[in-house]
Amino acid sequence: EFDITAYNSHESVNDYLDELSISYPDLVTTKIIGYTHQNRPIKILIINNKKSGAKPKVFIDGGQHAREWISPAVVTHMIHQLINGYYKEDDRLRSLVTKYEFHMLPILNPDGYVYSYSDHGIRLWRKNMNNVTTTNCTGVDLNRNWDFHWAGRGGSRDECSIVYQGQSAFSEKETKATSDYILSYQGQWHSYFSFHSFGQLILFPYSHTAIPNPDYEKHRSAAKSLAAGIKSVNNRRYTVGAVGMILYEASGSSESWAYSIGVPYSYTLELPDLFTFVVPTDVIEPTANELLQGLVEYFQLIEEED
Ligand code: 0X9
Ligand code: ZN
Repeated sequence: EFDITAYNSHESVNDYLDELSISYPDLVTTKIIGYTHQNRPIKILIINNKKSGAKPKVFIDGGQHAREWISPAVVTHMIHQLINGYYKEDDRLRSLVTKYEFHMLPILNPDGYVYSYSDHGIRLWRKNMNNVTTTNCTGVDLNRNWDFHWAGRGGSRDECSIVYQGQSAFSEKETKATSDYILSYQGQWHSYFSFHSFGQLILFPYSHTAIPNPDYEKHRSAAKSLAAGIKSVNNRRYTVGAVGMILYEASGSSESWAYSIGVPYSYTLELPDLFTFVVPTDVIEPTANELLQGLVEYFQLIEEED
C-alpha cells in the first residue's frame, strides 16, 4: 500500500517506518513519542549505525501543518534514501549517516494530516484537531504553540483563527511530546529542521522579532551552503534569512524554541514554491534529492568552520 513516490496515509507511513526498523535493525529504530488528541501514535524513526559511537544528533520534522503534504513526503523520501545510500555505499550519504544520528518525524500533526487526507475532511486544513473549548472552531496552529515567546506577535488568541496559538505554550499533545523528546537529549543536538511548504525559504531564528540572534552570521553562512547544495542539483533557488526579517513574525514557532533550548543550528524550510499547498507527486523525489545534497554541503561547511 505504501508508495514512496506518492502521498501516503498516516497509517501507511507509520507501517513503512516500522518495516524499515524490522529490515534494518542495526541501523534503524522507531519509537512512539506520544499520542494525539484523537489517540494516534506520533512516530519517530532514528537512523544510527551504532558502531561508530556517540554522534551529534540531527532532528528533522515534517507535517506540523496538515495541508503541506510535500513536507512529510520529503522527510519520508529522505529516510528511504539515507538508508539505501548507507547500504549501497553511496559515499555521500554513507558519510552523513556515519557522522550524524538522524531523528526523523515525518508527521508531527497526525490528526490534522488524516483530516486533510480524508475524502470527508478539508484538503487545506492547517491546524491540529483539538477541540479546545465548546465553540465550533477546531484546532490549534502547532507552529504557534511552542514555548518561546509564545503568544507574541504573529499568533492569535482567537480559536477560530488559522494561527490560533492554543490556551498555553505546549498545551497541545503533539508539541508537548515532540519538545519533551528533544529536551530528553538536550545538549546532544547539532541541528533542528522543520519542513513546511511553500516558498523556497531557509529560515532561522528569531521569529518573534526582526532583531538578529547572537549566532546570526553562523546561521546565515550554514544556510547559504545548504542553499548552494540544493541549487547544484536542479538549479532551484532558496532564499536565506531570519524569519522575522524576511517573512513575518511568527512567535511560538518550533525553530526558535529549539534554538532557545540550545540547539546550535535551527531552521524552518519552506519547500518548493508552486504557489499552492497541492503539489504534484513528481516534485517529491527531486526535492528530497536536492535537500540531501544541501545537507551534505551544509555539514561540510560547519565541519570546516568548527
Ligand atoms: O507560518 C508558519 O508557521 C510558517 N509558514 S507556513 O506557510 N508553512 O505556515 C513559517 C514559519 C517560519 N518560522 C517562524 N516564523 N518561526
Ligand atoms: Zn507550515
